[in-house]
Amino acid sequence: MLEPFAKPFYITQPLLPDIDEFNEMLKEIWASKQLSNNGNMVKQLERDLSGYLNADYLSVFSSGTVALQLACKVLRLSGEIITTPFTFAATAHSLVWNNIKPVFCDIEEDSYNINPDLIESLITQNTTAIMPVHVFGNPCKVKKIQKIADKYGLKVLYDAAHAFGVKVNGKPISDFGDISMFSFHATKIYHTIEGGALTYKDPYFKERADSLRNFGIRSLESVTEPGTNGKLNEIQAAVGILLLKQVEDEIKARKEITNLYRQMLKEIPGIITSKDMEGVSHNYSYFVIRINKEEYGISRDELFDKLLEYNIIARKYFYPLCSNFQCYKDLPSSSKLKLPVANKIADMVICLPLHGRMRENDVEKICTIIKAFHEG
Ligand code: T4K
Repeated sequence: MLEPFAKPFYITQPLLPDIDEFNEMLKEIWASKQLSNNGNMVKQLERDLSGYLNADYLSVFSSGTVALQLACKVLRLSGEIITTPFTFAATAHSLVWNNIKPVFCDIEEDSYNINPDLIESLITQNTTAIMPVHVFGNPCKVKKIQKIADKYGLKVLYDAAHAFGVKVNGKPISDFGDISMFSFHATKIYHTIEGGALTYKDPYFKERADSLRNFGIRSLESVTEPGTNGKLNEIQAAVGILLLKQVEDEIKARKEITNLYRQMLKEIPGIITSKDMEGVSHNYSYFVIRINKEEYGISRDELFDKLLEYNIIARKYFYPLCSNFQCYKDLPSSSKLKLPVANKIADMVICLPLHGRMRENDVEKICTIIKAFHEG
């Protein structure tokens, strides 16, 4: 008889900086008396992150959501934007906060990303951009998407919230599209407790985004547009500076855990695990599986509930789909008939715990429990 975990086993556990190193950084901040408003820590973090992500220009923000909202402003987007329903609420919300209508496009069965073959049929004279999400850190079909954008004169704004450090054939993920947004929320592989970043190739985009995150203030006596408060503070920036030194080890540890999961789950009928994509350096930010009820014996929802009995707190990312939210379900593109793959996948997926502090024993125990449910 398998015992439940003694304490809740959450889907993730935040990476934490060394407390002594963090104290040293705090002493520096205390001495400087600069707590926010583009101080030395934020400036250093932006330099460090530009180097790590290989981005020409980069700005940090108080959250990924604010960063997305401001990216729409920087690109002067309006009208309709084609995006995916298989994502976190913030993707679609950031459009609506800009008075932009989200137009949901169905997803690919294998990557769970927007299906580029369906984008063109959704373009109207009101479309100004495509906003794909590299969901779970798996890169979208970036070349195909860019080709469509170029053909119709559209901008491409990537929600790369999950894709920190991912590379495609050696190229950083931020190389694609006009702007990419990375989330630095505590649940992400790399974080600043709360926070986010935008990367750009155009220095003018950075200039505008930096002004917009600081109320649109250009100088002491000049406010050029209605911005917001989207600034990251010095203490969170210090966390970010320190965690950047740990993120490579975290990715390595997660890769090992992921491979162990894949190996242990592969023999269980009805459990479909993801594979590494060719030419991609993954960051292993989530471990998602799909449940085929007919073969596995119980549904995704039943598995989720049974895992709870063992103190395993999995998550149904991304169920419900954004297109089925109360606030979006009446949009013309939200019809379930138009999004058959997304609706099917959202009922099958479940993310299992994954972080660098997990031990082999933990994975073995979770997999043994999942196997036992199949065997009844
Ligand atoms: N675009 C996409 C595609 C996104 O996924 C997100 C965020 C965004 C945009 C927006 O970026 P931000 O504005 O958030 O920077 C979490 C996160 O809050 C959210 O950032 C993330 N996506 C989303 C996928 O996941 P919840 O509601 O599932 O989080 P929560 O609080 O249930 O946390 C999950 C588990 O993590 C908990 O059960 C325990 C553990 N945990 C969590 C926190 C916050 C800890 O151990 N310590 C912690 O401090 O949304």
